[in-house]
Amino acid sequence: MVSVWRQLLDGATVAVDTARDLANVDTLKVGITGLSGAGKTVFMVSLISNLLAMVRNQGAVDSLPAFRKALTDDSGQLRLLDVSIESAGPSRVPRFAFEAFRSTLAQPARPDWPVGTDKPARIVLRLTLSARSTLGRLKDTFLGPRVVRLELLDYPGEWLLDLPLLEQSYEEWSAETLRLLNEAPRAALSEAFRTFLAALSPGAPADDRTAEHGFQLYREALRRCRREAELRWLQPGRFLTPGPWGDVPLHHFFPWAGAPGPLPGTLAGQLHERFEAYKRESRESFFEPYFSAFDRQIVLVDVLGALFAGRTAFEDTSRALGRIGASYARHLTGGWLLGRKIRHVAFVATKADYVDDLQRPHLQGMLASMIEAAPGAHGNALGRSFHFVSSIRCTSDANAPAKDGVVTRVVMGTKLGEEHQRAFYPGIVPAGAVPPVFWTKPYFVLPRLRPPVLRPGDAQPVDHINIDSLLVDLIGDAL
Ligand SMILES: Nc1nc2c(ncn2[C@@H]2O[C@H](COP(=O)(O)OP(=O)(O)OP(=O)(O)O)[C@@H](O)[C@H]2O)c(=O)[nH]1
Ligand SMILES: [Mg+2]
Repeated sequence: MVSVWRQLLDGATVAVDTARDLANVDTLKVGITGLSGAGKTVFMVSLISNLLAMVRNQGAVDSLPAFRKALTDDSGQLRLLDVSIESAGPSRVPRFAFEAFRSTLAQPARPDWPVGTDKPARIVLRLTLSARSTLGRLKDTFLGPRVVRLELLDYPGEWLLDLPLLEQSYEEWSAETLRLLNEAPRAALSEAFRTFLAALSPGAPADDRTAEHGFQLYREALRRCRREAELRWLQPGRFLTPGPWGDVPLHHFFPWAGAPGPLPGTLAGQLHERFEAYKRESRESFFEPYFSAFDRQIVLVDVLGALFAGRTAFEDTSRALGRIGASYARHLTGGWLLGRKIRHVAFVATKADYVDDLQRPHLQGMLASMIEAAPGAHGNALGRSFHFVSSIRCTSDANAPAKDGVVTRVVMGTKLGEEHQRAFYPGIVPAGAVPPVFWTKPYFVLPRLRPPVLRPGDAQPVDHINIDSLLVDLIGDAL
């Protein structure tokens, strides 16, 4: 009898807890993306460490001052009561390996950067918050403080290059891709593929081996464009970053404009069919379940890396970002595939510690001009913002000794693999559109810098630039 009562009571407690949870728990899904090497993993490590430190390390440095200010109530109390990492549960998406990445950075003898990642990874932070107003705090005493589940998904930015592709037919995509492939520098890097195309007969019959061989040659051309010319407008996104799907026959297609039409039984028909299947698969396995569920999105961009890779690489990165920006502009206003509407997209220039304090704001202007130069990217400017950050600050600002009475601002940092600090001066960074004169001088070579040794322990703050103000703009209204 007692056990029946206990069960009933337990059931009632669970019911009350569930009702309380339903009333009190909100989920905010934030996508974090950027082309490979943009700084996604490092950004996530810094963001999570600093959020944990904010509540767990009350005595330590206040590492997110702007965020703290935004979360302080009218009586001067911090409304953020707790931050914890939620169990990954039975999720199908790999958990973001926060602790492992962080400990690599905290190795006292030789701190190192996390290795590159090419699959999506997810982590959920639970933010416990007291109410903003006195009335709300009264409600808290009955229902308990509100919890906001901050779901962070790190995914390869290359997949975003498939957003514009979803809106194209095979013929449109082939024509555009082949036009670019015939121009420098792509032409020299895709010679083997173009020779293969030229030898194809327009009425060639469907054949798995020909389709696969063409795909391999085309993918190799894309790889060389990325490796040798640092180009970024390289589609389809999964050819370079296949993620969990690997190399499957679905991918065995390539651009071809030489056939009269996609007739059944022909190679043209086969390529056409696979292109359409690729679009369907991208929608079903990524854009609908993940992308369309985001409430907010962060797009990280290594603006300096693109700038110092030279004019062609910079313009190609701008093309890729502009096309991504244009797709976002449409989806910000119209919602995506009946999914939830993304409320805010923050475009963020990373690694801002490479330039001195006086020039950092230039990165924001340059990023905005890269994205807005593309047709349609301007769209509805509502819900979009531009920022600059350094996730893990590796430099400090200093004045170089005056030459001819003129002081130059520099940053002091240690090159990866070296022991001693030295001054770096990347030159003047444009504050908006890059003027042609910029390309006439030799480029600064962006060295990889040695990260500072992080203090061990997951909840220790990490020195950064501007992550706090980015958080305020991106999610402040929802907390
Ligand atoms: N100086 C400096 N370097 C940074 C910063 N953030 C990232 N980096 C550098 O950029 C590299 C790439 O950063 P990741 O976070 O691994 O980039 P990612 O976007 O996750 O890269 P993939 O996983 O390969 O797509 C790091 O190894 C660092 O060398 C920063 O704030 N300052
Ligand atoms: Mg990564």
